Order: sequence, then C-alpha cells, then structure tokens
Amino acid sequence: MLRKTFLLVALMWCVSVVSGASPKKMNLGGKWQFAERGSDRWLEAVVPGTVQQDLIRHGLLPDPFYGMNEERVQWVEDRDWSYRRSFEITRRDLAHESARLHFEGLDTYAEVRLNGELILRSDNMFVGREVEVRPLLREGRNELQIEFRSPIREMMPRREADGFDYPADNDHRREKLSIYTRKAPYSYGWDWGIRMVTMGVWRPVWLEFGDVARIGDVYVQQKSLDDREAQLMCRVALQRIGRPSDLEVGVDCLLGGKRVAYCEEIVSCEEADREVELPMTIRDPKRWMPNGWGDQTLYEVKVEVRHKGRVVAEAERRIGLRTLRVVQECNNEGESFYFEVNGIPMFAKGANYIPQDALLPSVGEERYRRLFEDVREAGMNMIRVWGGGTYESDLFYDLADEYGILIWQDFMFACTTYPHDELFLKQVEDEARYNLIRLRNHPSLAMWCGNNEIAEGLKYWGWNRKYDAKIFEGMKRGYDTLFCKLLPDAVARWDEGRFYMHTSPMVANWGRPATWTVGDSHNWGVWYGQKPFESLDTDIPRFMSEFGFQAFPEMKTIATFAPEEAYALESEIMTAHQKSSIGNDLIRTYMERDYRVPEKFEDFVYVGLVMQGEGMRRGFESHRRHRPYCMGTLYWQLNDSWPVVSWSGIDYYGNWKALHYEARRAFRDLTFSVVEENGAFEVWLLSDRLTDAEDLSLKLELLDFEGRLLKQKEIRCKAEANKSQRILVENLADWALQPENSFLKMTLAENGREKVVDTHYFVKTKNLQLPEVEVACSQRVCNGECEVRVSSPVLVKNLFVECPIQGVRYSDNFFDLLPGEERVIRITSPEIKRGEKLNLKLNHIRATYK
Ligand code: NHV
Repeated sequence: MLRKTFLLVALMWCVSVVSGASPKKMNLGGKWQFAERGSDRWLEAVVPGTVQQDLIRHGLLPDPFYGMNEERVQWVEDRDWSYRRSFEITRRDLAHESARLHFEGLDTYAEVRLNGELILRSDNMFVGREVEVRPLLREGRNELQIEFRSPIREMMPRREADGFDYPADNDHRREKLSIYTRKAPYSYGWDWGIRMVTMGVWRPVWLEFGDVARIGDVYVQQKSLDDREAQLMCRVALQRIGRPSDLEVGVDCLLGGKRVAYCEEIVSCEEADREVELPMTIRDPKRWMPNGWGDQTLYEVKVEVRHKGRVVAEAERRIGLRTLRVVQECNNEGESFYFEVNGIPMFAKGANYIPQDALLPSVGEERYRRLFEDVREAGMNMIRVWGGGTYESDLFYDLADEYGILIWQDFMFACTTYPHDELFLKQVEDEARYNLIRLRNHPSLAMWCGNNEIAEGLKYWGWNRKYDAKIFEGMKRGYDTLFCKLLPDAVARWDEGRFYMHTSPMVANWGRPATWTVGDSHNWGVWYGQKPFESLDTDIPRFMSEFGFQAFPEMKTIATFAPEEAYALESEIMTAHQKSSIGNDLIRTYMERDYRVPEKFEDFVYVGLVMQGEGMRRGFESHRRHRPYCMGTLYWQLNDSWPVVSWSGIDYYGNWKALHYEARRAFRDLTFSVVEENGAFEVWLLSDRLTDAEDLSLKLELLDFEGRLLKQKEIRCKAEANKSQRILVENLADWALQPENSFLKMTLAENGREKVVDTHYFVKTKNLQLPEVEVACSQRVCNGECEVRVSSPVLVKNLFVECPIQGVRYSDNFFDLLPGEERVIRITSPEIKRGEKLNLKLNHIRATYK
C-alpha cells in the first residue's frame, strides 16, 4: 500500500515537472531571526508573527495579559526591529523567467532588502505587496532582511509639525499618533483593549516562480441572476512574463466537482498587463443563502492559462450566487435601512466583531472556525467587521461564505478624524484598492462602510469647541475627501455594485430621539445614557448596528490574569482589565435596579453576566417584534482581544457569556416574545422562516416556585413567514396573581412537538421570593464529553454550571431550571477524560443571597 502511494506520488511529481504545471510556490514563513536594530543579538523568530510574540517566546517580555503587565510591555513600541532569514535557491529555480516575492502584510514601516538590495519600502499594514526579484536571486543561499521602524518614533515629528493632537481618545498614549499610520487602530488601546503597538511580518510571505504569464487576479462578476440562469463575467488579469505570446485561457465553473459552465479564449498577450473577459452562463442556478434560510451553495471557479498546450498558470476561486440590496426607502415613518437577500427582506441578527487577539498572528484556523461556529450556532446571519480593527484574513471571509454569515465591512477608521494630506490619501487609496480586489468575490460580503462614528463625532462630540476653527474646518474637509469621495469612488471602481455608506450611524444619534427614524443606529441610551433596559422596548431604531452592556468574564477567565487577592472590583489588577472608567459603577447601578447586589466578588461577576444577558435579550426581542419598522439587531460586541471586562458575548478564551446564550434564544428562527404594556401582557410570534408555520400551539401555565399550577390557557396559532405578529393580549390582573411567587411557563409546539419552552416573570428578579434549594447534579464522563444531569423540586433561577476547563462548550447554560424538572446538558472539550469527574460548581440567583 505504502509502496503504491510512493509510486503514485513519484509519478505525479514527474508529470508536473515534465509539463511544468502550476508555478512553484516557496513558503518563506516559519523560522526567521530577529534582533533589536543595531544589536547583533539575533534570536529565533516565527513568521507570520509580531515582535511582541517573539519577545514573549524568549522570555524577554512577560505575558502581557497577566496582572499589570500591560505597563511592562510598552517599551517595545519605541524601538526598531530587524528580521532576517536565508533561503536556498537551486539552478532549477533560476531557470524560471520570473520570481515574485509576496508579502501579504508588513506591520508597518518596513524596508525590505534581498541580498543587500533594497526591494521594498512599506508603510501600510493593510496592503499586501509583491516584488519581482528574479534578477536578484542567486544559486545557493539568499538573504532576506526587513527593518521595522517604530511607528511611534516615525510619527512623533508629524505630530510636532501639526502642533495639536487629533481627538483619538482610545489611543492610550499621551501623544495621539495612531491616526497618522495605516495600522489597526485598536492596537494603540481601546475601551476594551490592551495597548500593544505591534511590529512584524504579520501575514504570510512567499516566493512564486513563473514563466510566460501569471494570473494577477480573478474577478467573477455576477451580471444577472434569476431562477432560470446566472450570467457571470469572469475577468482574469494576466501579467505577461518575458516575450509576447499567444495564450489560451480557460475557465471552468464546478458545483460539487461537476462542470456547470466553461469558457475559453485565445488571447495574444502584447502588453505587460491585460484583462481577459470570459462570459459564463449557469443554468438552474442554486442560490447562496444566509444562515437560517437554506444552503450556502458555493461554486468553484478554476482558471487555467496555457501556452503551447502547457499550463503556465492557474487559479481558483469560490463564488456564491445571490442578490443583495440595501433598501433605504423614505416614507412618512422616516427612512428604512435593511438588507434584501435574494429578493426577500432579511431581519439581520448578529454582532459587532473586533480582532480576536491583541497579537493577531496568534489566531489560527481553529479559533476562526470556532468563532464562526459560535456565530452560526446563535442563529446569527450577519456580523459587522468594525472599523477599529483590521480587514480580516481570507480565511475569515471563506468561513463567512461557508457558514452563511453576511459581512458588514467597515473601512478601518474609527472614532476620530484623520489626516488628509496627499501621502495619506494615497495610502488609503492603495489600501482600499487592495482590499476591495481581495474581498469582492465573497458572497458573504454585504456592504462597505467608510468608518465608525466619525460623522457622529464631528457633529456631536464637541470637537468644534476643542479645536480652533481652521483646524476643525480642515477636519471636516478631510472627512469629505476621504469618506465621501475617495472611498466611494474606490468602491465604484473596484467593487462595482456593492453598497457603500460613508459612516455608521448615518443619521440616528442616541441622545436625539427625533433622529431614530432614519437608517442605522448605535443606541447607547442603555449603558452610557443610563437608561433602564425597559427603554429597549420603546426606543426603536430602523436597524440597530450597535448596542451593548458590559459584563466581567467568568471567574476561570479572571483567574488567568489575577491572583485571588485581586478578586475585588477596584483592585489594581481588575482596574487594569476594565478600560471603561465608568464601567464598574455602571454595572453596579444597573444591578441595583433589577437584582440584589451580592457581596462576594465571584457572585457579583455571576449576577453581572446574568444581567448583561437578560438586558440585551430584551433588546433583541423588542427589535424583532418591531419588524418591519426595525430590520436588524447587531450587538456590541461579539468577542474579545484579550481577557478583560467588556461588552462581549464571548470571552477571549471562547467561553460564552450568558449574553451569547440569550442571543441564541432570542434569535431562534421561530419563537415568541412577551412584553408588558398598559396593564396587559402581549405575546408575539416571531418568524424569520421563509415558510408559514401552520400548526402551532402556545400553552401558558402560571406556576408557583414549587411547581403548583395556578392557571393555564392554550391557544392554537399560525406564524406567517418572515414576520412578527401579536397573537395574544391578556390582562395582567388576571395572571400576575402573586407576582413575587409565580411565573409563567410558556410552551410553543409545532405539529404537536415541543419547540420552545420559556419563562416570563411579572416582577424584577430582586423582588422574587426565590426558595432556597440544593440543586441535584450528577455526571457521566466519557472522553471529550460530560453529560450533566441537574434537577430540583423548586425553581432555580439562572442556573450557571461552571466547569474549570478553559473554553469548554455547553449545550446550554444560564437557564432557569423549572420546579420538578430534570435537565441534561452536555459539556464538550478534548480535555475531558473518561473516568475523571469534572469539578463543577453550580451557581444561581438564590445562592448569591446571604
Ligand atoms: O464603548 C463601547 C463601544 C466602543 O468600544 C466602540 O468604539 O464603536 N462604543 C460605544 C460607542 N460606540 C462604540 C458609543 N459612543 C459614544 C458613547 C458616549 C459618548 C460618545 C460616544 C463602538
């Protein structure tokens, strides 16, 4: 068997050498060396990476996330760093006409030398670069060296020349320099972020050999799509290598390995660059659907360039067929903002995404995949890649395509004005072109947005008072140039047809209710405005693109950065991991309103998690009830970039906070929602399905905490497709009989089968007379999974099963265990071993009372 495989491989190798098939790629990632500039103490480095990761690996930097270490890692940003490696080139390699060196990302001010010759200067982290280096290569050993200059030192003179600081409040250094450099804004600090101004080769580097011609880009444009056929135009950008020649370009479109369209053309390549247009028609196209609406059908597009019958270049892309429109229609209610996908209005459910790590190259495929699983699992169909981070990796958008998650993509500008001198505009133009071209084939890409909250800042954040008129006018002009001219022009040119808007939110401002009737909204009335969660029932935007509430991460995450002595709200270490100066006070203020504030830190953390989840869920359901007026809800923020107190629903180690479970409950494709109004309570059916649900029943049972049935009612109902409807209005007086001692259990069944069971309480949690209880709990442990059985004779409010293994997944958590109920939850993790009982801890609201 082995021998056979060997023969086969050897044979394939021969074939590819003989036919000279696809060009050869040499990965130049892996082992490098680095040193502080000027020092000759070279140490091993890993590429892709950052200098901070390399220093940590050698013990020259402490774990930046631990304790107060953030302070101790800051010096790195003020130094310059050198990277180098050598690689071998054979005579065979040199037989190629072309050798291109590709850098997918250099962070940020860098000079690259090959065998001593300067081949590239780079000044934008967001742009990949490639250089022809064939003339510089030599047989044997070749030396690649990169000098990274400190973005701080580099830009300090710029600031001095300007004579003022830009309003970059999230930049945590006295001198605000982040705005001068095209580099991920969050790495300079944010109100959930550690400051780590990184440097390094942060994305892959590789060398590509070629002959005759290369494929610079493949762009598959969807010209039309209906049920009968899809018309595509495949645009192949050819780059000639060497002499002019005749080439055969073929493009194959496959579905599940079967050809569904083909086109081929013979072209003569006279100029250095040329674009070949290959039309294709796909009959009976299968559409790409967002998560929850069907399959994410992806077609493969394979391009081959042949010369005299020999393949000289090839490329592959994946595409999805779908239509998408952002609908902004004015009527007497204001102006709508929603996504229409494949002709159907889609209620957007999701969250805002920030970079997954302060040290981005440490995020591998597994973490990306897991995040998308979490997103899909919660029933989301959209995430917003927020403008203070990065344009994400190709993998990210590939996964978005696979998981059916539409991407709202910001350009990387947030919360401050930016320079607009010629060099800066040129850098932004490069960055826009590069990323538009890189991302435009992805069916998940829904839209582009110029920036986060900069127009809002210019209008409302007092910058007109902070700066003298000339500077402020300049900032406004710069805004128009960048976001109302340069970027929309770039989108129109490089990603024609994709929706662009210059900022988010467009018009709505959370302090000005009259503006809420138009477009998307970042409504921070809850949290910054200190409005109660109840306000989410009535403060309704047309599309909620940000709203949020903080919570601490669970204790096992806190334990990764703080010793037990620091378990206190205001300890130095906890404060270093809470970047919002008002954060802890706000959490307490809100907790006092709705819950009994526990004394113990651990309990405070737990109740805070419950509160964040329940509070935010109120918003999700309210937004869904208000469709079609409101057509989307994206919570702030999906994830974290280090272990920290933040608005996130998933912590740095992948643990779901109660918020993410509540999002999953609220985002079910078919569910119900209860709201109290004017002495009544209303039950709404919420459906995001594409078909009607004809045979539904809803059972209401009023139970006391020991499980005695006080009253009940059952109705039959229907849920129309893609719609929210009120199906029941009941007098509160008829049900809230003993509101401190009872609750409503509601069961939605479809075709006689239980679909959703949920609860409603008539008073705030702090006013419930919850019974004391010992929850019974047993475990069955196998490899990779533990089945936990919990039961109780009386109501257990917001049961949290805590497991000490980092990043475990639960089938469910933070739920009410009903009187007499037994629930089985599954905990999964590769670290769970058969026969080793998990050290589980249970917490619930009553258990936090003294
Ligand atoms: O503060 C939480 C998040 C930020 O991390 C992020 O930048 O775009 N947040 C809050 C707001 N926007 C965002 C709202 N902005 C303001 C609130 C209060 C006063 C002024 C601005 C995100």
